[in-house]
Amino acid sequence: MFDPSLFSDRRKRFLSQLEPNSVAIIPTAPIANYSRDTDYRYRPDSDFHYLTGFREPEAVAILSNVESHKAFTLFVRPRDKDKEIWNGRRAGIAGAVDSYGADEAFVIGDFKEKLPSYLENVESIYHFPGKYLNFDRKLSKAWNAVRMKWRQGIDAPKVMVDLGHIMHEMRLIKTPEDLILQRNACKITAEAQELAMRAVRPGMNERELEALINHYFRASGGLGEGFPTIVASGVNSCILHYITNEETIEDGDLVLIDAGVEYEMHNGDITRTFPANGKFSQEQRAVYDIVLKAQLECCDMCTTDNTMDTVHDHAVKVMVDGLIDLKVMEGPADKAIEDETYKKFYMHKTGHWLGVDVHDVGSQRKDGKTRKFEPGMVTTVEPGIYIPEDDESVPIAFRGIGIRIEDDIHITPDGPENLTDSCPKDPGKLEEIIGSD
Ligand SMILES: [Mn+2]
Repeated sequence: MFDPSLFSDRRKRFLSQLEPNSVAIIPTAPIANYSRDTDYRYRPDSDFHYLTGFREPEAVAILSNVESHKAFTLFVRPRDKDKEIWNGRRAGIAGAVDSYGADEAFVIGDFKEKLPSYLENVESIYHFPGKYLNFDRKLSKAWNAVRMKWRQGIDAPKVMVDLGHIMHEMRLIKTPEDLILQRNACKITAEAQELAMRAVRPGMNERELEALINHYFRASGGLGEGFPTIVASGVNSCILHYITNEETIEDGDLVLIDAGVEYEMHNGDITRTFPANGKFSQEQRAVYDIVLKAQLECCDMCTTDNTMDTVHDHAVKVMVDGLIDLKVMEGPADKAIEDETYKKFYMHKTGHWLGVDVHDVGSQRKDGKTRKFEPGMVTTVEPGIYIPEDDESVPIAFRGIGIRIEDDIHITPDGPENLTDSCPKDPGKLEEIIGSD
C-alpha cells in the first residue's frame, strides 16, 4: 500500500510553493494517553503524514529550499531492540532514508541541538504556531539561539508563515491518487451502513449496531472508525453528536446512524436515518421526505457554479418550506429564515470538506469572498431536521423526530460525483431492506 513516490511528488509540489530561502518545520502528533500508562492507538499528524507517509510517533520533518540544506530531512526514533519487542518495529534513520525517501535522517534526540542550524540565514519559517505548544517552545528557543549568532554574521529568520495556507489548499484539492483512497473509504462506509439497515430489529441495543459497523470497518482493511460512530434511536436522534449508543431500539423508533471508516488516512462520512421496524410512520415519512428533497437538490448543486453557502441556503429554504407545510413551523418562510427561528430544528451547516481529517482542512473563502466549488474538492451534504421532544408548539406526533441524510460528494468539471451513492436512502428501498438479514 505504501507508495513512496506519492509522497515525494507531494513534497515537490509543496516545496515549489514556498518563498525562496525558506524552511518548513513539521512535527508529527504527540502520543495521546488513554489511562495511566496505556495510550491510544497512535495516529500521526495529518499534515505530517500527508508529506511523509511516516506513521511512527516522535518524528519531525524539515523541508527546505535553502541551497545548503537537504530538501527533506527526517528526525525519527532510533532502532531499539528492547523497545521494539514491547511496542513494535521502528524504521530508524536507515529506514527513514531507504523506505521513506529522506535525503538525510537523524535520531529525534538530536533534534534540539540541530534545529538552529536549519534556521541560520533563512528568510522564512513555515510552521503551524499553536498546534503543538510544547513544540512551539522548542522552535522559539532555536529561533532565539540563531538571533544570538549575529556576531558570527549569521542572520535569523524574519518571518513565520502559517503552513496551512499552502498545505491545506493542497489537501483540499484531491489528486487522482487521493481519490482512490477516498473512494474506498466511502465504499466501505456505504456497505457498513447497509449492513446495519439489514440487521436492525426493534429490541436491539444501539451498541449492537455500533459493533456491527465498526467490525465491518476494521475487517475491510480500515483502521477503524474515523470518528465515534453515532447510533441514535428515537429521541436520541435529536442529539447531534450522540455517541453513548447504550439504549434499546424500540418498535416505532427511527435510527440515525452517522459513521465513517478511516481507511489509509482517508475518511468516509455517511448518515442514514431509517425506521427500526421497517415502516415509516406517516409523520416520520413526511419529515424524511423534506430532508431527502433538500439533500438530493443540494447534492445536485455541488457544481463549480455554487458555494458551500448557496448550498446551505437552499437546504434551509427547502426545509423551512416543508416544515411550514406540515404546520411544524409558522410561516411565512422569508420571516422564519430572516429571524432564524428555523434554527431550533436545523442548527448546523449543510456540509464540510472531507479527506484526511473527517472535518477536513481548507479555506471556504478566497479573495475575501466565499469561494466556489472547484474540481477535486470533496464535501459532505448533510441537511437534517431535529424536532425537540419537549417543543409544545409542534404537533405531538412530530416531537422527537430527528433525521439527517449525508453523502460525500466529489466535485468534478462535469458536475457532482456522489461517492456514497450506493448507500440506500430512497424510502421505498429502505423499507424493502430493513431487517432483511
Ligand atoms: Mn459529516
